[in-house]
Amino acid sequence: MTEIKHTICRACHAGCGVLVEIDNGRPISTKGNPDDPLFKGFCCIKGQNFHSTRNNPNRLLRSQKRQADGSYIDIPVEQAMDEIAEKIQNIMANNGRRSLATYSGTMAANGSAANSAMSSAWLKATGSRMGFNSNTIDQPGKMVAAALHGKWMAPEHNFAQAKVIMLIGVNPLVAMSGGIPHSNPGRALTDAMNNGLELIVVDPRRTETARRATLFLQVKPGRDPLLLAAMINTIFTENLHDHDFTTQHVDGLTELSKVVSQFPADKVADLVGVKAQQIIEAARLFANGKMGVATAGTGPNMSGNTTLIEYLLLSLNTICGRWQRAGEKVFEPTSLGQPTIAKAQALPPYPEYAYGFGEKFRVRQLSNTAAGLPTAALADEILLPGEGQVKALICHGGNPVAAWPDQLKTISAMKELELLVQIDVTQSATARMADYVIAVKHSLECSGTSLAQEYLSGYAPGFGLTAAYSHYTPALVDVPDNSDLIEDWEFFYGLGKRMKLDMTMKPMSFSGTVRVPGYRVDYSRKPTSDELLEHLTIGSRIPLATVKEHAGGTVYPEPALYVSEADKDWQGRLNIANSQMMADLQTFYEELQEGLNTDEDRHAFRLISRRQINILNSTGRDIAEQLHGKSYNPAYMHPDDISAAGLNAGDKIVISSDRASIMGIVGADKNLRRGLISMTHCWGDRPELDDQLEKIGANTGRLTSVESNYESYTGMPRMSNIPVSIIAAN
Ligand SMILES: Nc1nc2c(c(=O)[nH]1)N[C@H]1C(S)=C(S)[C@@H](COP(=O)(O)OP(=O)(O)OC[C@H]3O[C@@H](n4cnc5c(=O)[nH]c(N)nc54)[C@H](O)[C@@H]3O)O[C@H]1N2
Ligand SMILES: Nc1nc2c(c(=O)[nH]1)N[C@H]1C(S)=C(S)[C@@H](COP(=O)(O)OP(=O)(O)OC[C@H]3O[C@@H](n4cnc5c(=O)[nH]c(N)nc54)[C@H](O)[C@@H]3O)O[C@H]1N2
Ligand code: SF4
Ligand SMILES: [Mo]
Repeated sequence: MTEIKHTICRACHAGCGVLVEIDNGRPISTKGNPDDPLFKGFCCIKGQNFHSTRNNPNRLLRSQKRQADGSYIDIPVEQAMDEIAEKIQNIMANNGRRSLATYSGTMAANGSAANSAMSSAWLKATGSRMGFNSNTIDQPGKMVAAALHGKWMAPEHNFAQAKVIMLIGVNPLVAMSGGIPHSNPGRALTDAMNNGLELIVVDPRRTETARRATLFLQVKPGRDPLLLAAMINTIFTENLHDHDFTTQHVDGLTELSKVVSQFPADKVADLVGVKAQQIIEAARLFANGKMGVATAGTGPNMSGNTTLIEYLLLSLNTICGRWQRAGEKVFEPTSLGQPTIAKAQALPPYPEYAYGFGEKFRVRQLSNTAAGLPTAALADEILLPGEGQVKALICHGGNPVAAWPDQLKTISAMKELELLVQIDVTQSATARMADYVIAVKHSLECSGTSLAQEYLSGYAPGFGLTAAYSHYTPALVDVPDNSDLIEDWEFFYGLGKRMKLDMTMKPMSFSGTVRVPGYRVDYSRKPTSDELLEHLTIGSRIPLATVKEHAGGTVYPEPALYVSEADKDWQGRLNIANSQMMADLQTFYEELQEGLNTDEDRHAFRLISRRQINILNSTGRDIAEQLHGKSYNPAYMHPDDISAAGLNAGDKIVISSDRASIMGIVGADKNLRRGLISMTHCWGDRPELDDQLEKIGANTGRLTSVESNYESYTGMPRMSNIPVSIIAAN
């Protein structure tokens, strides 16, 4: 019997409302749901294969234990939990609390909200504070810069209100990630541009998004701070800033305008790689747009100056007053999440969270920041002997061997661990180095909500939902026969029970939402996943039971939320001229002038990253239907660069950085600026498998070093804009 069911696609963080066709308990197709009020029928290539990842022949159906010879055998998950709990207790008893760490990757966030909440509750109860996630190898400057700038306690201008949007190194038509609403970004952009939206795109590649821009600046990678400084200078000199907003709420106007006056457009244009007139035009277009925001993606954030870029961006938005004011409607209040608080006032800077607090690291003087613990330092914390050495790592929905910078160091670290546990759906690159692999249920076998998307709305412009939308889906199919699978949260629950830990599970806390006490985990009766969701949505604007009544996503406009007036006598002001940031801008310029950090004499190319529509980081590489016949990541170059190097598309090359070399297969991309190689991350595997280049691609993370050119606040190394040389491979 075939039936069609509503569900949430959890193949990426967009969380589209889709329809899954189920034939006798087996999902056989996924399509967009034309009646979904927000996603309106949208379903990308990954989404169209959501069911394929459930039926994947390579899928892990039982947990695995590594044998002395490196092979794996099935292990009942209950026994795996017994053994792992005992090992963790021994490791912690011998080496202290800091010897245990967790790493949560992209897929930890996409599944049920209970998964991350339970893993955090477990880690906290063990006493370890070493919880890492992929945020610090993504765009950590967003949180650190907010700590230095302060936060407006209401949202930025919504896409629906915008007259102008500026996207710096972000490609939402492919990544569905920021800048343009994730719910069908192509259509959202067309509609908005038909209504007069101006789109400014800044990218070294004429991306899918850039091709639709009003103004496109094809910049050199890594120069965004100078572009932003020059734009801010133009806005001040032409008096285009928002006088009322800045007078009432902002400190540092005089200082910032003085600093940026050193970087007029004509002085920095060559360094940025565009004409001065284009910079001036971008500044005018943005400032005169009156409504709308500027935002950056992974490209610039990975180019070495994540905090400085995000700080200048916040300053640009702030001088143009791009924040919602009292009385304006909040477009995306949380529905199932803790209620949003929106007030027209500034939370002043909290710099202690930017310059480090809490857990201190033994390497590179790093520490915790507002962005979380520096993931780029975890491999060193595993490798460095002595007190505080990390000996046990639980990886949850992430893939360090594929994704972390400095792959060779990561591999050494994974080998050094006394205990590596990987929670995964497939035998990923990291799973194949783990002592235990915990096989977990596919999302279609689990209930889920749009909570993750609600919280993402507060992350950065264009993220998450654009309306008061909410969606709950029950589990749609059973686990395959002869499998032994659990939900991710059950693993942490199972460990907590065995280790007799007193755990309290809390909803994700987010600035701008009400806090609740949380649920004390009860081991006498195991909760169901839906009971945990009840706990995680206590006090929500819309009760979970109401959301559950409707199959498919629904919009809940009432009760509407409006930005309230500032508290009486509120004194908080935003700061746009933090002295450390102003000094960093100066240093950035001086080093560029002196040729430092450019390596132009030694390396002719810069390797930059890009995303591809059909694969999400490393997930989906083992799904034949998703690959479209290309099971590697081409090394894209401009056709003129290809011929100048005496190469042809399809040739193999050796790409070398100061850290390491990888092989690549040349692909032609006329949309690239010259002097660049543009390659997707998270491909390839360990060096032993390099001879399978055509089958598995190459890992760009191997070219990066966590020890050089890293950002001092977040520890994030350069993961894009990497100086490289190429030669033809024989
Ligand atoms: N299909 C698909 N979707 C995804 C993902 C995926 O792998 N596949 N990954 C998800 C994840 S984890 C994330 S974080 C988001 C990321 O989403 P995005 O941030 O949009 O990531 P990219 O698509 O790689 O776009 C980065 C852009 O930056 C440009 N760039 C590189 N260096 C620089 C620079 O120095 N300056 C400027 N101005 N531009 C530069 C690149 O050319 C590229 O176009 O996407 C998410 N969505
Ligand atoms: N050079 C370079 N490096 C980069 C980037 C770049 O642009 N350039 N991007 C960076 C960014 S933005 C990020 S976010 C990181 C990504 O870093 P990670 O999140 O560590 O990497 P992913 O490949 O997304 O890992 C997802 C893992 O989850 C598993 N998985 C899939 N489905 C499920 C599921 O339902 N449940 C569970 N438990 N597991 C599942 C997959 O098999 C895979 O092992 O990479 C970073 N690395
Ligand atoms: S954008 Fe993301 S959530 Fe939407 S269909 Fe594609 S993979 Fe699924
Ligand atoms: Mo990411």
